[in-house]
Amino acid sequence: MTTTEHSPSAAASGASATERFQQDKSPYDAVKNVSPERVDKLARQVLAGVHQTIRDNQVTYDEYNALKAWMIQVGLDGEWPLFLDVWVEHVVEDVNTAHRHGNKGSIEGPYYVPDAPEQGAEGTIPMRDGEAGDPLVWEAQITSTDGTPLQGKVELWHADADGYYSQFAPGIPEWNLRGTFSTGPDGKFKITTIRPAPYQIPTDGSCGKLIAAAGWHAWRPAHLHVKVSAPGHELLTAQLYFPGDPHNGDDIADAVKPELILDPKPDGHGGYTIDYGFVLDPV
Ligand code: MBD
Ligand code: FE
Repeated sequence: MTTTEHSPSAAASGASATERFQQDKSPYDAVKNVSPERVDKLARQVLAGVHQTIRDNQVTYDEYNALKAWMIQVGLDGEWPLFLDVWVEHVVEDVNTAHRHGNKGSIEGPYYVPDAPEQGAEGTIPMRDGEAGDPLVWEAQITSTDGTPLQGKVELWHADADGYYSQFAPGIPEWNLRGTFSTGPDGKFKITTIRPAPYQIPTDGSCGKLIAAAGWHAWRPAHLHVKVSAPGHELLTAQLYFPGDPHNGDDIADAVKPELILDPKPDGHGGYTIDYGFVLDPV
């Protein structure tokens, strides 16, 4: 990301997302932990699916070369994190959380950054003076599946009223709309933030090219991202949505579940209150 550039670009946010992933996920360690038997099985099955698609559709050399050119460009744009998180992660999330009795989760997406500034159990997420967007006050609790309150933390991150994320779009303070809220033993938190806008994934990069070429749309409904954790419990990664959003039913990332839709109450002054709490599964 350059400091002279002031309108967000796919290449800049893609490069940031790629760099972030390489820092946080130790991808090469992850690869070492997958056995040759699994790689053999998974790679064969994916390739067999590709081969079958080619046979079923009598794919031409023009189509094959279009795919090759596009895949090269996805890498150059740094958009593999975006591509995978938009079109693949939701199924990984489903299969890995199906056993849970507590909260439903959703995908992490490409824009999480660990270690957002600590605000305590009650506080306002870092934001600019006069940050645009309706105020949102969120008061709730973290509990275990048996109802016991859990001392834990809520990491919250979301887009601003223009649909941009700090650290992935230029000109936004580093930790804007990113905060960590650690609770006491009662598990209670009270967070003040703003209501985010619907989000359009970058349309000027290779994911945008795929969307345009296929005649799809690029929208995600407005959402709050959270990671909720407590000792002895499974980490919950989720997203929360607002009722009535035009894209709750056709999220490009397929990451909306009915259990994740909030019930905001107008506060009488143009803002909203929410009371969505979290139930974590013991490990
Ligand atoms: C997002 O903000 C997001 O949450 C996902 C999953 C993909 C792209 C942008
Ligand atoms: Fe998001």
